[in-house]
Amino acid sequence: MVLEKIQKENDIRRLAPEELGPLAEEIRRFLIEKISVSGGHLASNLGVVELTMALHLTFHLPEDKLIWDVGHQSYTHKLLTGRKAGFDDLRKYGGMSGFPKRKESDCDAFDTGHSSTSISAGLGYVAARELTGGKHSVVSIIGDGSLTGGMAYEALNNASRLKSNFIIVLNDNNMSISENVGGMSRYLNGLRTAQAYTDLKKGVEDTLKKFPVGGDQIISQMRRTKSGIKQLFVPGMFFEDMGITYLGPVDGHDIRKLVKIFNEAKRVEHAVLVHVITKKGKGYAPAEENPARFHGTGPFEIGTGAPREEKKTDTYTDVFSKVLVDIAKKDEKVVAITAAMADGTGLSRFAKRFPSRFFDVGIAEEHAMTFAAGLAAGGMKPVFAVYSSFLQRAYDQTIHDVCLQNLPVVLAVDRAGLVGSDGETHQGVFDLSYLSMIPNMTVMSPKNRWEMADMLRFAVNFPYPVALRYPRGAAYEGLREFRAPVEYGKSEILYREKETALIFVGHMAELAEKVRIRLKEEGMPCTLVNARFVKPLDTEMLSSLLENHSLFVTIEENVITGGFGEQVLEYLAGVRPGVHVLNIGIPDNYVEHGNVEVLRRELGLDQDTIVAEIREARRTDGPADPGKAADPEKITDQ
Ligand SMILES: Cc1ncc(C[n+]2csc(CCOP(=O)(O)OP(=O)(O)O)c2C)c(N)n1
Repeated sequence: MVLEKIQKENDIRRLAPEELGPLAEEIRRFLIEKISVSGGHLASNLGVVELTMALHLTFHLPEDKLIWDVGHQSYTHKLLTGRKAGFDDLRKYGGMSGFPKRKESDCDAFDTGHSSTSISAGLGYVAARELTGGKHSVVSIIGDGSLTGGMAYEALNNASRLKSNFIIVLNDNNMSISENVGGMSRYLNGLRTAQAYTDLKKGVEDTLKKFPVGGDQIISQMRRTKSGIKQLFVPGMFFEDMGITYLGPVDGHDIRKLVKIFNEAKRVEHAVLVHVITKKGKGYAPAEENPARFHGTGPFEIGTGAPREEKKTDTYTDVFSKVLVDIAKKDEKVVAITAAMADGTGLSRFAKRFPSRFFDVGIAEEHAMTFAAGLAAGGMKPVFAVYSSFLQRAYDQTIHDVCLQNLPVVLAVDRAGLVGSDGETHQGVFDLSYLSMIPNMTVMSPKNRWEMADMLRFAVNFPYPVALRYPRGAAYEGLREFRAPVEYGKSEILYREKETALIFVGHMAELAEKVRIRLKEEGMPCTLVNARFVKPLDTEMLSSLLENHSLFVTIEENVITGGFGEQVLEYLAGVRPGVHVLNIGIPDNYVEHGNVEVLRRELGLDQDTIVAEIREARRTDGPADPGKAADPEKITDQ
């Protein structure tokens, strides 16, 4: 096994050239085997095996900096930097992250997870090197999908100023998660597939070079000309015209050619872009045939590629997907927007049914938001389906373009709450805070699959900005008997008791219901309230509960800071100073990767911890009205 010779970074440089091919094969086999068990990003990683090897053969780590865009394709990089054993607990709690992490290795130059940051981060590294007189190389590796993100263009624009080397590797597989979209993608496709044009160019150059005098001069003159003919001699003119040297395209599975071109790139004294053509899913037929399905996958059978666990019930995303199509059938004004996540957000169904009313704008959340605002201003009913963590990208646009003008844009905020194995960058735990502080915004969250449907219908017909947040995973099918119509700003009281009021947000319903049952069993029955709206806050409900409740417990899967609970606390403290409010949520920290149930336990968002906290709070409070409360003996005994 050649892979066994790789114990740490730079070991690959000691291999004989004939060992590189077998190493690539071993890496592929290793990745397929491991990811088939752990789940993870498969197709993107299989596509960059040779590219990563070539980078490690050309550059010396950790002195040279490799900055991976998104970072989901960094598995080979991890293997080549001594982290093979880490694959046994990949993406598990306490185990190796699926993304680059500076705290994990000094060969990981920059933490990532969200797309299109690598060129900016690389430029920062270059500027720091220029200021400190360093000599190392800085290489940003960005996919063609990530090159649809606005930040990448802002950085390219900035890169043209450089007077020292900066290498941008464009890993072009013609795919984002699904098919890539847009003008840049078309342009790259042109560069990549124009073999005829490359041959023609070579033919013309060869002929001119044969001119006894001046042939070379004509070629270089033509390279400089502004006319369309220049494109014939300088591929990648878009980049060249910005002051960024373009090299390529080069076959991204040919290590020898890659090393050669990277060495050439090192000699350029400003920004240089190396256009590398790769195949997503390379070497594993099911992933080559269906790269979108294997972009991020759960455990699967290697032989067939079939998922190991069949999904049994609908997810919230499924409910969203189906109900939106149903709504759109009857309302032609409804349009849907995604930022490169048609499959993940469930909008593919809408796209198939209403192609002209569906917009995949690329990985461009900022643009998507303002585009939605424009659509709304133009009389349409836009629904922008977006993951909670990626929505962070579009914050100013939410305030400046949507809410300031009070436009009826529906934000379908998917993957809200803990998402699990993707970790810190992907946890959707800030949206309740960052959305509810925006004037004109309405924020709601459903307790189960039926409320999800009702809330979506409510949202699409609401004349102002509204965010509907729901989590990853199976839609809860409990509490079905409670289906009061959704009314603006109104919560829903599910069980009425005294003393303790448990108020939950959205998918915390399942946990809150379990806590309620446990408390009842322990002789501490509690009132159970489904908040429904985080903004506006149902202050009427809170005031009415003050009459016979002394302990208010809020449960949300969001950071406590600025979340639902703090709003409840602030209101109650204003009207009844000293009232006991217990806020349960996520502490002021980032939540790492791991199974969601494990993470919840770690964070105290689990039944046992919450029941114990309430027991303790009741013990220290004492009942507000001992005559009517549950048996006090029982409470103090706990
Ligand atoms: C801001 C943001 N939006 C969406 C995503 C989800 N996402 C992860 S990878 C990816 C596609 C990236 O395509 P590309 O850069 O071409 O890499 P490939 O997987 O094709 O190698 C998307 C949309 C993200 N990581 N960040």
